[in-house]
Amino acid sequence: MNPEEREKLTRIGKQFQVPGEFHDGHRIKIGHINETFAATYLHYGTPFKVVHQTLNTQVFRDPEGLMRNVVRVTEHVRRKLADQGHDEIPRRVLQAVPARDGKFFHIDDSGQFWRTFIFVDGVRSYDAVETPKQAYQAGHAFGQFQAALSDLPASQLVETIPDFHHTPKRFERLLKAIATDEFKRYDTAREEIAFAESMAPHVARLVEAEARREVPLRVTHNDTKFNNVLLDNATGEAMCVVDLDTVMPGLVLYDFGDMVRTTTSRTAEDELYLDRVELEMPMFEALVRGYLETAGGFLTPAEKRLLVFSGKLITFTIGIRFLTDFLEGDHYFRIHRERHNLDRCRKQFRLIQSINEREEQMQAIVDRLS
Ligand code: GN1
Ligand code: MG
Repeated sequence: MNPEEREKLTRIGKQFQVPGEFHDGHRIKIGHINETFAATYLHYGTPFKVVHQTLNTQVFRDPEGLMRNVVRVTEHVRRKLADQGHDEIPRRVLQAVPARDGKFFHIDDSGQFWRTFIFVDGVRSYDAVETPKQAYQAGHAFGQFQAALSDLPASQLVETIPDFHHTPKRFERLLKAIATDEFKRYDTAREEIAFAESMAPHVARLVEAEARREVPLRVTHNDTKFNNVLLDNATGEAMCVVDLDTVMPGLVLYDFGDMVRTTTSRTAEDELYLDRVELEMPMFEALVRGYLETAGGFLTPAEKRLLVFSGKLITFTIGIRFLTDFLEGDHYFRIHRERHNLDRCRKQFRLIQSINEREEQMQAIVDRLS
């Protein structure tokens, strides 16, 4: 870490109730939105590790409300784990560290919004799933997280990003970007645009099910991609679910759908070799098994019926968000190469085609396991 970054992190660290003196830090490259650093403090020689993270307040317009959500949710989960007699609770749920003033955030001189969590040791995340066992673990962990929150009234949480998974609104925004084509990228994305438009008849299905009260609003994670679950280095067991910025009222289907998107193909989110992109049935089966083991007890029949469709719809929703961002000049998702958002979109759309070919088999698995 360069001297300026080190100086900045030292200054930020002083604002939080972290025991000891700043010793060392480094940037952890995760996420497309926030910036994250791991830092070690020495308290009379004993290391104490935390994560300092900025919050993008262009994306999250109510950061204080967001942190209230995070604290409420993590306290709730912590109590549940304790009641259920779990061991190693500090490794199973995030713990926010208060700032000097007792609030759970600090705003620095430049207006940056910072929060701090205790570092979870002995775990790692994976950008792409590698084995059915991992898929099982992801399903199990996110299902357990939803189950732990199933008695927390949704009304106690603010909506940190309104209409986050509202596919029809995301679709409208895409159509606008296509019509405007401000960056003259239409031609480059012609095929993807055609595919997106062909999906128009399906975009409203989940919001309509919600409006008709066929599926309930619950407290959900809303960003259940595979790299948001931390797996134990030694055992591979899912220990902790992270990235709680979008925990808010939502549909469990959005969570399950994003698990399907990120936990059924052993390829990266921006895989360039599309021939490798395929929904792998052993992965899907393991994911469903893990998820239903922890969430099956509270899901309604209507929710179970829509699980397979949700995989397709969320993959589509994230896909069109990448496509929209590409057409709008890449202002939302951090990119690392030219056309990166278009590559991300292509991968998502290829996965949808693979789901289309396997839908009946997938449904048979859900029916058998539920
Ligand atoms: C963003 O920043 P990160 O990686 O946690 C995005 C998710 C997308 C995801 C795609 C607040 O998550 O909705 O699914 O990228 N988060 C936000 O990788 O927009
Ligand atoms: Mg996120």
